Amino acid sequence: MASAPSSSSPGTSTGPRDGTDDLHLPDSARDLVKILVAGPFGVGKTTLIDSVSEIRPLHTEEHLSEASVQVDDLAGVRDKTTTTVAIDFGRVSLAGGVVLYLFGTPGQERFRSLWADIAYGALGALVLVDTRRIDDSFDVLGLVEETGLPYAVALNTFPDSRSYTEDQLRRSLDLDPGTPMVSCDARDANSSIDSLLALVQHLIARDRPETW
Ligand SMILES: Nc1nc2c(ncn2[C@@H]2O[C@H](COP(=O)(O)OP(=O)(O)OP(=O)(O)O)[C@@H](O)[C@H]2O)c(=O)[nH]1
Ligand SMILES: [Mg+2]
Repeated sequence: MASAPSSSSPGTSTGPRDGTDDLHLPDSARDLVKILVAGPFGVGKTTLIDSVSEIRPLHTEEHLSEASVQVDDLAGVRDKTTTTVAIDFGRVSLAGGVVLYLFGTPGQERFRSLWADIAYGALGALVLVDTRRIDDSFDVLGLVEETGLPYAVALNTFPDSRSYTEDQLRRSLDLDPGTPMVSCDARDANSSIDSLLALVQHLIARDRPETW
């Protein structure tokens, strides 16, 4: 499996939030980039933004109601009690003056109408996939592709996930050979940053002229 560059090298310039929220952009900030963190219900989008954000993240969490339990499939996320109903927002500064503004999208199909507004101005998407429920990712991948956004896939690993080969996963998800696919633990800041770096490197590589 392709692995993202280590967070210990390019890494963050200010690091994820450590209780002292760093509201101000570092002086080195040069490129401000909007990134979507997308994926199906309960895949770990809010968790990933929480783990990396250097500012207090904005959340729009609501408790799962009796009504939503009928439609939101809790398989694999039985302990889940809340869901994102609009967006998550966070910010992370990377070395080299790149600052990512992270917009977490809601996971359920019924929030699709929000997609165009949330996606407006984004340069790319990190699509989280739960390998226990690969099929649940198809709608979001379709939506990202329809929008024309370049993306990277981050496989969020849960303890009871089966292991697949990279080739099996790429075929199941129908990924282009150039689309980065990395493993991550959304709860772990370094792991989440590595996934974001894989996306950023992909965006930079796409921007480069073919012959260098
Ligand atoms: N074991 C494990 N659990 C995780 C991981 N990432 C998230 N979780 C847990 O999975 C549950 C769902 O995470 P959320 O971050 O709320 O998922 P979400 O994609 O934002 O969910 P929606 O906004 O409802 O679509 C939470 O209970 C997390 O603690 C992970 O990498 N490993
Ligand atoms: Mg969420």
